[in-house]
Amino acid sequence: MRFDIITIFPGFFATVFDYGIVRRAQVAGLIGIKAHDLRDWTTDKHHIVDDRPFGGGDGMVLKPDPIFAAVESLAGASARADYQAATRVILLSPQGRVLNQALAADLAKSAKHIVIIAGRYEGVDERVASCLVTDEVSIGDYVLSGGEPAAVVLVDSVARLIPGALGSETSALNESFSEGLLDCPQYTRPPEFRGMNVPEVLLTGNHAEIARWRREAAAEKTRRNRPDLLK
Ligand code: 9D3
Repeated sequence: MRFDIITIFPGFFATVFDYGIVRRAQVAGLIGIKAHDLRDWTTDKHHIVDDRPFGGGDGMVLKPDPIFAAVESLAGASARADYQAATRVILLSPQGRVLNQALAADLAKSAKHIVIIAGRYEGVDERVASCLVTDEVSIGDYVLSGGEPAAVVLVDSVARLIPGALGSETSALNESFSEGLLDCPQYTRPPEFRGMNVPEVLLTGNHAEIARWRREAAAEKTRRNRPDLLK
């Protein structure tokens, strides 16, 4: 799978993908990730990527023309209908549908090429969304300074689901989110740390009792922190 990120801050991504599973997936040739400077597709002397909003208002809006040129050169077309079936062009914006595990899994399964447009300023000219974009995506209900941190989250969540990216021993853990409970609490040595003890049952070797404790502890954690997942 290929990820191409269109951004005015390509340096933001200099080392962020050089760690862990995402790094291993790149080294193994399962994925390639490249950040592209939107200004490379400007044609004016000052490499201007933004302009004032029609109708007035604060802030600036990303102009359509450099983004259309960037998508045309990276996706081979500048209209949704003309992309290859396995190409997705994703606009990261606060107005998008909220990223979840199901969307990450769908992208990992059905996409071969993901072009990501990371917005900045007050937004992006709507003709980008209406003509170029296959998916408009937010990463949650909080305000970021731009789409770049969201691009990191999106690439990470998709890359680790690509077959071969995870060791087989960890792949089963993936399913816990779709099963609707948070992970249970985990402990390692020492059994007593600063007066705090590891739950006795985990030291017994009684696997049936341990499984029961883990289910109950996961349910309790979910009730406390994410009651919405139990509905
Ligand atoms: C909704 C806030 N907007 C109303 C005035 C202003 C605005 C805030 C932040 C416009 C753009 C941004 C930049 N954010 C993103 O580009 C973004 C984002 C986010 O802020 N939260 C969650 N997911 C995402 S994906 C891209």
